[in-house]
Amino acid sequence: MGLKAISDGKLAVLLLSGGQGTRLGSSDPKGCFNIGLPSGKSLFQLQAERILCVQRLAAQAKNEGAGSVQIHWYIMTSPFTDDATRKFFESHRYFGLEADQVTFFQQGTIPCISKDGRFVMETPFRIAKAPDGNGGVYSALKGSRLLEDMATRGIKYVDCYGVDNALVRVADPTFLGYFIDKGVAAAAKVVRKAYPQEKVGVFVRRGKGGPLTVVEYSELDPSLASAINQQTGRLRFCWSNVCLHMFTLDFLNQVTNGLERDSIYHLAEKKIPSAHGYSMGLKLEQFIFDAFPYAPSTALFEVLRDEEFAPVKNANGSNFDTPDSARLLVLRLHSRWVVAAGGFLTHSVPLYATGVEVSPLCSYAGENLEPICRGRTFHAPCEISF
Ligand code: UD2
Repeated sequence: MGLKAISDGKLAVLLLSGGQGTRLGSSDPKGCFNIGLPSGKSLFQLQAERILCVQRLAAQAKNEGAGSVQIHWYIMTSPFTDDATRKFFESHRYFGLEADQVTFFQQGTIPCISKDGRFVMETPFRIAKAPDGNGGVYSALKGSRLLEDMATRGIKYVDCYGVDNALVRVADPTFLGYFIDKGVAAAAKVVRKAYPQEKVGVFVRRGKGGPLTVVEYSELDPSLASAINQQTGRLRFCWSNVCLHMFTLDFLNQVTNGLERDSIYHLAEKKIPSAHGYSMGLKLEQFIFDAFPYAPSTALFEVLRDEEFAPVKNANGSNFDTPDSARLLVLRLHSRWVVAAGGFLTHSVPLYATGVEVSPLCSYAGENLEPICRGRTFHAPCEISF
């Protein structure tokens, strides 16, 4: 069902890539980051090649040639990431995609404020500003008239995700098929929360039978984060938001028409570059999932963390969500694919610290690997590509 909708041109992909990689310690846009895989591919390249693979799978499902299916990729940047992102795509020739299937657009910015509510001056003449959060995507889509562009292209569904996930299944046909089958306006993939303090939002219902919404990790009371459901023995709030969303175009239009009335702003304490060096101040941000309570119908789709969620948030050396931890999650998953397809692995370093990488051009979710792997031995670390 998902592959058919994709081959009918009904799916667009929307990448949230305006965040500043402050925690990662890199001044480049996060998507440019190389997490150290054997191929050395950046997050942008992995995601572009997964789109190429889905295009091929959709064309095959329709018994047509590879070039017959094209997925449009809308990439939201911010003034801090726009120029470097466009240059990165151009210098890598869009990683094999057609240049005209990629549309860049910028989100807005909001002045930073100090704790006593005054603007922070970046220079004596300029107010310090920061991107308005990934929820800025709605006003950015409205301002750039891209929802009309999507309608013109016949798009009905929008797969929307965060750039900093090394295992993200971009344009996932299974998620799309589930979404269409459920007939809802907004959906999210969820994974079971790993531990109470994990830096993920959790899905909750506000009040009895209230609307589905997300409480961000930065706003969840620690006692609630650790609360246990007595029946199941699991965390009471166990469905983690992992920034993997699906919306109908109709719902996106509904949200952008309600912005003036419904916008919510969250405060984030951050180091703000100011005229007197860095000072602790406050950024105002909108969150993309704050639109969920306005959805006429919603659905959650549980996926396995070790198949679809490898966050790249903090610099190597931190104890979670680093390029190293994400790289190992990719290598472990792909090594399981190769062994399941009849391949053998040899390794000079302990297997827990290495593995093989399967190019997205060969396989999207472990399919079609038998002809390449059966009976063959691969020495980890290496990339398996055509
Ligand atoms: C995000 C989610 C959190 C959880 C976590 C998993 C939100 C608001 N929070 O937390 O619930 O899913 O990821 O890793 O989604 N971005 C922009 N523009 C901005 C700010 C962020 O495009 O102004 C993008 C950013 O490039 C990234 C995504 O949004 O792709 C989430 O980044 P974040 O740093 O805002 O949120 P994070 O990682 O604290």
